[in-house]
Amino acid sequence: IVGGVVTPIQSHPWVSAIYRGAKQDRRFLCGGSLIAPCWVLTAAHCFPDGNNTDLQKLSVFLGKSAINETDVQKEQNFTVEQLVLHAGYNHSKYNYNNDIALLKISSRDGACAAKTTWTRTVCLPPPRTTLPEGMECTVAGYGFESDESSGNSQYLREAKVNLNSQSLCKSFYHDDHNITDNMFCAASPKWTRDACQGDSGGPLVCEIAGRAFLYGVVSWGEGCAKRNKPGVYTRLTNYNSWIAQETGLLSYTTG
Ligand code: 4AZ
Repeated sequence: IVGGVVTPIQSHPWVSAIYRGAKQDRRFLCGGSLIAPCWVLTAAHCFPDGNNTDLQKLSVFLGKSAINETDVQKEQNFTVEQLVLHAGYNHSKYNYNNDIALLKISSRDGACAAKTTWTRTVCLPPPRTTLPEGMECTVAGYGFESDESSGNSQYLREAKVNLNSQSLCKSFYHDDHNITDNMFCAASPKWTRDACQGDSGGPLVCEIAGRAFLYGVVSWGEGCAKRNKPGVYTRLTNYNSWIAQETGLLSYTTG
């Protein structure tokens, strides 16, 4: 997160830290969001090996304010039972259409996430709803603090960003012709705040009537907090039925 502030995990209790590697050389891979006790939503591009990803090398932590510190009182850790990549995900330079994936998590004793002060699920937004242009939402993650960073932030950070209209988003990336309707852009008015490398997969939440809804997944962007290059997010409201289908969780019905 560029231009943000450190925030405790209890302010974003759905934030998930996904790691790859055995205990000795465990490396932070991506952020994610807990959408149900057994399911973490993240970005497909976090798994370049696609369906050949070795699930045994993945681990998911909840309740972590710092990625390289262990707080046994607060954190819960899980293995990954299942990785569901969106079948329509295709990856080319600056084009991450359908950049969405689900992880089914399981603790050593076979349980899913328990609700605590530090861990809670986030609400999914009603399908196909759009929020007004300019609305202020919040992105959170453990990623780079600037384009020139050499590593992730030790602590979870958040930044406020404003939603761009789809036409503005497309005009900012006009030369690449790569903004699909499964994406939206968000940026800060003076281009000082943004998601960055390492924030991928993490949440953009918008508050409506005092409740946080997961509207976006950090996906891509040209650089970080760069003028006329907003952050690009996966548009969650296009995926309610995909999520319902892949997880077996109840989806919204109309009304
Ligand atoms: C990345 O490399 C990345 N400024 C994520 C988000 C943004 C840029 C890069 C948005 O994962």
